[in-house]
Amino acid sequence: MSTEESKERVLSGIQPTHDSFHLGNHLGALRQWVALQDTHDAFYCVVDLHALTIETDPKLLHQRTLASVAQLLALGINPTQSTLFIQSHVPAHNQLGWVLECITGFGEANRMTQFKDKSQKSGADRTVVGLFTYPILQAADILLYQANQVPVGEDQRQHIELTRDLGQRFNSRFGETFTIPDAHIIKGTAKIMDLQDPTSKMSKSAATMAGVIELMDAPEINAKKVKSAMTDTEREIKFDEKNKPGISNLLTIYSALTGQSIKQLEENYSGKGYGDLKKELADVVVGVLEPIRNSALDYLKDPAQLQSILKDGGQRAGSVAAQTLRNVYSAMGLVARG
Ligand code: ATP
Ligand code: LTN
Repeated sequence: MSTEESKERVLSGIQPTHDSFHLGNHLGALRQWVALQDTHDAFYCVVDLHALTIETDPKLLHQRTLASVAQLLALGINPTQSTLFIQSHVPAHNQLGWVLECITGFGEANRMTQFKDKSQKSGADRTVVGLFTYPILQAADILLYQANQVPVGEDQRQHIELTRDLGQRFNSRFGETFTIPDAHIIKGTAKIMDLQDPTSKMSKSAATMAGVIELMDAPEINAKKVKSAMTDTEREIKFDEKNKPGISNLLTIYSALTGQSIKQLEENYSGKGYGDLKKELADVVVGVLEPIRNSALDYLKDPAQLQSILKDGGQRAGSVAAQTLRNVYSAMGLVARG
C-alpha cells in the first residue's frame, strides 16, 4: 500500500463569498487544514457552487474565488502535499448532490439551523431553493472523497451530522459505499466572536465589518479594530465567557495566536488594564496576518501559477470523485454507459 493510501483522508471547503477570509475562519478551520496535511491525505476546495446561493456579481465571484485560493496557499496549504481545487471543476459534486437529495427527507433538511438563520436574514422572497439544499451538496462534497475527518468550526457541526446520516442511510440501503466522516472541531477556537458584538460569531456576512479581522486588510486597519474591540466596564482581565464575552474572546485569540495558555495570559495581565491587552494583541495579530496578506498578494500577481495548481488539483480530485460516483450509480442500479 502506498503512503497516500494508508493515510486517513481529510476534506474541507470554504466559500468565496467575500474578498477576504477572517480570523474566525483561520483559527476555527484553516489552521487545522494546514496542520492536517502533514498527517492526512488532504482534499481542500473552494466551494464556488455553494457561493451561488447568495446573489453575487459574476466578476466579483471570479475574483474572490482566485483570492480564496491565493489565501489558502499563503496560509500554508501546500499543493504538492494537498489536493487543492475548485468545487465547480468536479461535476461529480452536483451529480452526487442529486442522488443524496433523493434520500434526504424534507423535514430532515428543514431542521438545518443555518438555513433558518440565513433565510430569516434575507427574507422569504430572496431565499433560493439552493440555500435549502445547500447542506446536501456539502454532504456530497465530503462523501465523494471518502473523508474520515472534516476540519470545520462549530457552526458546521449539524451539517456534518447530516452528512453522516446520509452516508449511513445510503450504505444500509445500497451496500457499503461511503466512509462515514467525523467532524474535526478544535474546542478552544471553534467559535471566534465578533470584536464589536462578542455574543455573535465573527462572520463574513456580518452587518458591519468593524468587529471582523480580515486577512487581506491593511495592518493598520486590523490594529485599529483590535484596539477598539468592545469590552465590559470592569477592569479585571479574566476569562469568563458569560459575564465578560469581549475580554474572553480577546484572550482566546491571543492564546491561539501565541500558544500561551489563557491562565498564563491572565497571570501576565494581572494588575494591567484592557488597553494594555488590546495594544499588545494588536501587535500579535498584525505580526501573524501581515506576512499572510503579503504572500497572498504575491500569489495573486501570478494567475497562471494559480491556474496550473488548480488544474492539477482538479484532475486529482476529479478522478477520486468519479470512482465514488461510479460505485454509487452502480449500487443504485443505474445502468452504466459501457
Ligand atoms: P458566513 O458567515 O457568510 O456563512 P463564514 O464566515 O462562516 O461565512 P464560511 O466560508 O462559511 O465562512 O466558513 C469557512 C470555515 O470557517 C468553516 O469551517 C466555518 O465553520 C469556519 N468558521 C466561520 N466562522 C467562524 C468563527 N467565527 N469561528 C470559528 N470558525 C469559523
Ligand atoms: N458549509 C460550509 C462550507 C462547506 C464545507 C463543505 C465545509 C461546503 N462544503 C465540505 C466542509 C466540508 C460553510 O458554510 N462554512
